[in-house]
Amino acid sequence: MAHGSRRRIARRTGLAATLGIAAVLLSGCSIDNAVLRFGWPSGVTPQAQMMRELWTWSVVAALIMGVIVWGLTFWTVIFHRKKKGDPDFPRQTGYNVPLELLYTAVPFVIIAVLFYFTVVVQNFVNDKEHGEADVVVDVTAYQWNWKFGYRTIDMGDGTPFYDGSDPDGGPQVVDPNDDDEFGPIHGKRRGDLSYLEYNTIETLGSSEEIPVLVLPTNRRIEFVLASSDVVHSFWVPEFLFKRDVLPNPAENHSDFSFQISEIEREGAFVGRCAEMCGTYHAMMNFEVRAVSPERFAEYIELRKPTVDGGQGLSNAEALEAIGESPVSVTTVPFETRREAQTAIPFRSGN
Ligand SMILES: [Cu+2]
Repeated sequence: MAHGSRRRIARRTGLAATLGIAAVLLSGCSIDNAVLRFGWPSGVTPQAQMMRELWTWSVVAALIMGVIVWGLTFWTVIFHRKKKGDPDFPRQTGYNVPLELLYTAVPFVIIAVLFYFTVVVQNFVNDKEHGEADVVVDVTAYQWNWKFGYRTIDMGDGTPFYDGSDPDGGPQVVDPNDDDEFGPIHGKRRGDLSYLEYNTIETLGSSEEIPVLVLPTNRRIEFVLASSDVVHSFWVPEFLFKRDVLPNPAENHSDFSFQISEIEREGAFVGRCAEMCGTYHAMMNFEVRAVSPERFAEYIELRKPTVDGGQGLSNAEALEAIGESPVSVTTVPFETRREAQTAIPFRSGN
């Protein structure tokens, strides 16, 4: 190949690469677009946004490295072949100490940079401002559904502090066949579920009804996770976050709660169990319904037991009263399509 045309190819390749990078950088200040998310949802919490940006820049860095590696590979293959009629090998460049030091050092730098940003984002995601959450939700997972309860609500905007924990609530189920005085779980009997939390206002899923967890936007929320049987995992894809839900979480030393700084916009977001937990694992869906803090306060008022000791409204009734769909809109019972973001209308009859 003539020297001139080779240089022209190099120049054109360089130009194309520059234009490509410029197009990416100029496509807006926000990197939240379908191409740069590389398959991820955009997320509705500040934590999700940090993780998505880390993901985007990690993939971009990997692609840049990939282009360099592919370029060098093809450059070597194409331009450093054994020449026809030439009895010698091409010039050998093995044991080039400066070059080898360079390509040992550079990956360490790359790993250090990725590690740094990963730790920064992870610390932000795991950060819990103790006692500072505006809404604390008890999440109880069981085969094969969810129970959500409001432990405390402190919206800090004139609405009074609400303590919804119910220490006497719920049956303290103990396996009737278990007559050991001391059981295998830290001295507790098998089936001792006294570690589970119960609340005055609870939302319970069933085979006919997807549990809809109503939460306010723009408020710090803490999720406290516990399972009454096997290991499950609490996952809201739009939070870009999942965490295992364990039985006896405190004694299993798991970090069983996490916080999100806020849900940034109103809407319905599907939630799933993300830990294979048995036969109906795929049906273990729920929905997060984010509403404005004002409507959330209204919702809680409607669900509270009445002053004369009567029951408050059910979840569906209270949702309807604040102008929300009383049933889930992102998933339906027995929905097993994992890519589903919106529910197919439930077919009745036939
Ligand atoms: Cu599960």
